[in-house]
Amino acid sequence: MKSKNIGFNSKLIHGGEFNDALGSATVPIYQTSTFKFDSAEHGAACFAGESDGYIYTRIGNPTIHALEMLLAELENGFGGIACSSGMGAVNTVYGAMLAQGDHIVSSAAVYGPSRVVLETYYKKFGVEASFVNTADINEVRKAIRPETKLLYIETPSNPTIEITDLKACCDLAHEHGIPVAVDNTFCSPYLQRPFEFGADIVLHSLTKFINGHADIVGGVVIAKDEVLYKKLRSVMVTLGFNMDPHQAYLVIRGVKTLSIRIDRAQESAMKVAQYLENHPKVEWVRFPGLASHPQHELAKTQMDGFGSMISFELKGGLEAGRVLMNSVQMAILAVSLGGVETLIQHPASMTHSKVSADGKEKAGITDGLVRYSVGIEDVVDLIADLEQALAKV
Ligand code: LCS
Repeated sequence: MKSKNIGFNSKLIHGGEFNDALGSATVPIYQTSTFKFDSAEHGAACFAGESDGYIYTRIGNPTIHALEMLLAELENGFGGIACSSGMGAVNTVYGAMLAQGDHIVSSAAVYGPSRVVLETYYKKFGVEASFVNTADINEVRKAIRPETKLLYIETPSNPTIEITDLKACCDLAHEHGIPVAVDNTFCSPYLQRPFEFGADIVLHSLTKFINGHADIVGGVVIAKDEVLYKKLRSVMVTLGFNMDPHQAYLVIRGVKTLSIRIDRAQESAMKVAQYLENHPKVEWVRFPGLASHPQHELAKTQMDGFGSMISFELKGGLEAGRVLMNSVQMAILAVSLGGVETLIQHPASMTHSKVSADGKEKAGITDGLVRYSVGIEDVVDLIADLEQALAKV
C-alpha cells in the first residue's frame, strides 16, 4: 500500500513498504546473516549498488528494512537507519558528522552517555564539545564557533524535561551552515516531528516509546535527504551498529500501538503531575502539561501532546526521594522509560551517574531529582501507590 496520504494511526499499521513472494500479511523475521546471489554477476551488481538485492545483514535485511521504511515515514524523513541500540544511533550521528578539529554544541541535559561519550572517546579523537542550555537560544548562539559542525538537541531533555525551541534553534544553526540533530526519544513521532521545524537528522532510542514493551534495546537514525542518509548509513554499516532481524520484528510489532499507548500514558501523566504538584511533601514538579512548566506555551506549539515523563523533587531532597523509591509498589524501580509499565529512577546516581558534578549542576540535575515514566496502568492505582509511598517519607 502506498501510504503517504493516510493518517498517523493508519501509518502505524500500514506504513513502510513490505511485500514478499508469499504475500505475508505481517513482516516475517528474516533470521539470516547472508543472502544467496543468482550468479557471480548478480553478486557484483549488488556490491556495486546496481541491484536492489540483499547481500549481508549488517548491510541490510528485509525485516530491518521494513522497520526503517516505516519509521522514516512516521517522521516524514528520507530514510531510516536501524541500529543495535539508541547509543548506536547517537554514535552513528556523531561518527558521521564530526571529525578531528570539529566542535559540537549539545543540550547540557541529554541522556548521560550521549554526553559522556563526547567528553571521553570523541575528545580522544580531537572533537570538542560545548554543553549549553539549549532552551535558551542566546546560550546556543554564544556557543557557536567557526568549527562547529553539529547542533545536537534533546527535547524534552532527559531527565530535566526542559523544552528547546526547535524552529529557533534550527534557524540559528542553519544561518551558520550547521546541521541539527534531534533526539526525539521522549516524544516519538506521534507527539513531535522535528523535520517540520527544520531538523536535518532525527534519532531515537527505540528501546523506549516506539517499541514500548521493555523487551528490546534498539535505535534508529532518520535523515532528511539522500546525501545525509548515505553518509550516516555507511557509518552504521562500517562501525557495525546494525540491528538484528529479531529486534526489528519486535519493534514493528510494538510500534503498531504507539498512539494508543501514548494517549493513555499522557492522560495519566497529567493527573499524576497535578497530584504531585498539590502534594505538601513535593518541592517542585516538571511536566510540560502543567502551567507552571517554564516552556508550557512552547510545548503546546511544538508538541502534539505533553508526553508521559515527569521529574520532581521532594522537600526532603535526596533522602526523601530514596524513601519514596524504596516504598513504591506498583512503579518499578528501574532505568529506561516509555514502556507500558511505570518506572521510577534517580538520575544523579543511575542514568546520569557518570556525568561530572559540574555537568550535572549546569544541566539542572539535582541530587534530589526523581524521574517517573508513566505507563498504562490504571491511574488511580498509580496515584494510590505514590500516596502510600509518600506517607512513608
Ligand atoms: N537517547 C535518550 C533520550 C535516551 O533516554 C537513551 C536511553 C538513549 C538515547 C540511549 O538509548 P539505548 O542505547 O539505551 O537504547 N535512556 C535511558 C534512560 O533514561 N534510562 O535507561 C536508558
